[in-house]
Amino acid sequence: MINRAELRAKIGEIVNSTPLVDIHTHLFPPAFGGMMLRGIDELLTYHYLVAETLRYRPEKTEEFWRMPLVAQADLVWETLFLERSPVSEACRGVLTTLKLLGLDTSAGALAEYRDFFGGLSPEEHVDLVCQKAGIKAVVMTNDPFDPEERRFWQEKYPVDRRFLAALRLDVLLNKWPEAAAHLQAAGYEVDPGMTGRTFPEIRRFLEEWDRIMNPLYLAVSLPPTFAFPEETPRGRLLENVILPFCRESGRPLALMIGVKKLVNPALRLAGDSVGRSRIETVENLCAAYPENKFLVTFLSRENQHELCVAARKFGNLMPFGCWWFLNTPGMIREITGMRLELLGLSFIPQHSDARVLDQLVYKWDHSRKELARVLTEKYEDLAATGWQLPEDAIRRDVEGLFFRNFQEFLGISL
Ligand code: HDL
Ligand code: ZN
Repeated sequence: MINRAELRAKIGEIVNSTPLVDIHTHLFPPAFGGMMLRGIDELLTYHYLVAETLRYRPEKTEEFWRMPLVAQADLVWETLFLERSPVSEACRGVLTTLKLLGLDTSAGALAEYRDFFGGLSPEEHVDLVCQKAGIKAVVMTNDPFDPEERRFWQEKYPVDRRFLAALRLDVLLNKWPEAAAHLQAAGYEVDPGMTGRTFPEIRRFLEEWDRIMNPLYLAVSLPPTFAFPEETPRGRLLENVILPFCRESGRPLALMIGVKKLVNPALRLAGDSVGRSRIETVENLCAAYPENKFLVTFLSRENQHELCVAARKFGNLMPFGCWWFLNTPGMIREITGMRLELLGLSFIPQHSDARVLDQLVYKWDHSRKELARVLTEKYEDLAATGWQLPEDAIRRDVEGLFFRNFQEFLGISL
């Protein structure tokens, strides 16, 4: 008879100690200067917390954006932590990070927290957080259309092997007129009507940035209405440039589907919402392009089960993460449970989407806790059949979820 307590403890220890690759973040290494966000003021002004703060103070919205960072952080702290209990996932996350970094959350002393983070060099800070969060590497979100970021790449920033690249295509695929103007200015022979040498020139642009960034995959976030095939600039670029490039370079294409951009523009980065998307679009792509590899995550809870079913049909489809509004304990348990039940261990359970270095500490502490809970339930069900679960089998499974599935899907070793 299995000893449930022993099994539970063993699974928890393995999940908490297995290092992982965080396959989607918005983090940058110290070499990227001000693009690297870290410390308590950046934690408190995370756009999730800004949205929650402005719910209580909608009249402050325009004033908020004119405030200096420290004043914004003070307002968030006062509104969400002092005037009421910080029960939301994003609030709890700030406190988990402070606690795991050894700070006293009962003091509620922002000045003390500011001193602590102020005493860390960027390099020390990366080492501390990667050690605390059990991070092998993170994948960044790299936008070749961002003038600030482009400068760092062209200055050949010193490589920190824990920060891997992903080539982000939102401007190219979702803002074609802006992209066409940018490409023309950069010397590529493209035109808004996509005539002449437009497609081969965009291919040259991709090859140039692929050489500069060496991205693990190409990525794009897409609206709930995303359809393919489609006679739109996005549909034509995907068919004529992106999918052939990905197939020939072996790079997966990450589709992050279901974002309704700026439903409330006044909230800026916090102004995006969610919509239910069409699984047929993913099925069409996987069926029509069997040589391409698709990393897919949906933003709507309502798309999760059909993504699992679609993944059962297509080996070139890798579901990943509990994205954004789904990155909460309840949703992680629900989504991971259905994935284990329908896909076994052939998926990538989570990414952090971290924007602030210190978020890795809480996002992965919280996710590991929920993953351990769901895995324990499934392993207990297995053990109840008499199936043996030696420690090295559990460790093998968890390493698959935490980095091996990703590197095998990429066809490389990280
Ligand atoms: O498009 C994306 O990569 C999203 O993750 C957005 O960046 C979003 O604002 C976010 O940070 N979600 O967690
Ligand atoms: Zn993101």
